[in-house]
Amino acid sequence: MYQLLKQEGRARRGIFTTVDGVFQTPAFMNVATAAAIKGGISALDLQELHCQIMLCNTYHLHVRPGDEIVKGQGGLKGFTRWPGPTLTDSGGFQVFSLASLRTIREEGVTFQSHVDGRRIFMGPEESMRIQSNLGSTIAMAFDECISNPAEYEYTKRSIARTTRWLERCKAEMTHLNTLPDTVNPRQLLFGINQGATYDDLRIEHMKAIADLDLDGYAIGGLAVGEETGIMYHIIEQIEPFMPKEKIRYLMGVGTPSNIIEGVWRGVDLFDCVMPSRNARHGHLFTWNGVINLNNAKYQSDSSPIEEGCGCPVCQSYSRAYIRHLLKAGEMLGMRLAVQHNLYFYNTLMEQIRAALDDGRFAQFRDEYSERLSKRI
Ligand code: PRF
Ligand code: ZN
Repeated sequence: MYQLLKQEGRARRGIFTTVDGVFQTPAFMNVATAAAIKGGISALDLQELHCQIMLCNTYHLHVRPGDEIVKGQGGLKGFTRWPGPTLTDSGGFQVFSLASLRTIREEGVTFQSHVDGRRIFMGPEESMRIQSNLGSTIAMAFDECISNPAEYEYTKRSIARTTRWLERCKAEMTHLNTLPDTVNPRQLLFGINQGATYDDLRIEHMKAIADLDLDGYAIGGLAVGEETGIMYHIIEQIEPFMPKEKIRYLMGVGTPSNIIEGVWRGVDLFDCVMPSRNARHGHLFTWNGVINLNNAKYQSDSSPIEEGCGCPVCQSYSRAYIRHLLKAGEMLGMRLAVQHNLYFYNTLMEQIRAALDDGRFAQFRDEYSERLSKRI
């Protein structure tokens, strides 16, 4: 359940309470696609990195090891040993971005697995059953994520189908939650807004899904090819139609600047592979911008990634050492870099919340929005 604590303009400070624990919003979800954060980060590490909520993917875990296997281990909680809240994405996005040979019909999508080429069918009911087996705190609706730019008539037909899929998701989740052997009988369901870059279709779709009274609402279909300015414009257009008393999640976004700008426009929840992916390539976030450890100037640099950083890595290790590990392809290099970046993202959210608590988020945005994504 979402509780709105405070507002500054459209920006919101809140708390989301679940059966698996509470998280403070605005929040960032740490991405563990196949039930692990890439870079060798464990559930124990996540706690040390100030993570509040972990995200896993339906599509990946269905393909491998299979959701029945995860259910047999007590769901994602028993499997990963992450004790807090989890969210599973529905497969709607991954089927469209990863799988090949897709055919979309009213019932759902048939596609070929990116692991072994097997033909798989997934529709709203299959996605809900898989997510129920995974036992996440929050399940996402099965949607079609259209990449931008998209054709108007196609988008119009697609959002109508995504709404019908959402109704089927809700009915199936309601049913699954009553089954005697269900992993999490209180599993929540969030709806996903689509409509490409068309204001009228976005608003029409938002109104339709708001009527279904779900546990939260996501904005999907953004950061998929359109310019950043267009993404911000779309958020501004639909925000007034998003229920005030429900949590709002901007899917797959983004840079620190995108997050600050998203919060500014009324978003509560984010997820992105950027902190872990960039870390593995030597790109590290600091409060003055992004540093690239591949740069020769760090070869003999004995300072930590960031002076004053509270993360476990910056307490001990130098830029020179981490640079060497990354260059030598040592697994430890990736692990240390990812730890720092996740800590950065999670503490960025803490700072955003503190600024909202003190009524100085506008100032915070002026100071950091551009600065944090700059390469230095
Ligand atoms: N739908 C789903 N997951 C997503 C997206 C979406 O549109 C996006 C778009 N940025 C990221 N993840 N189901
Ligand atoms: Zn650090």
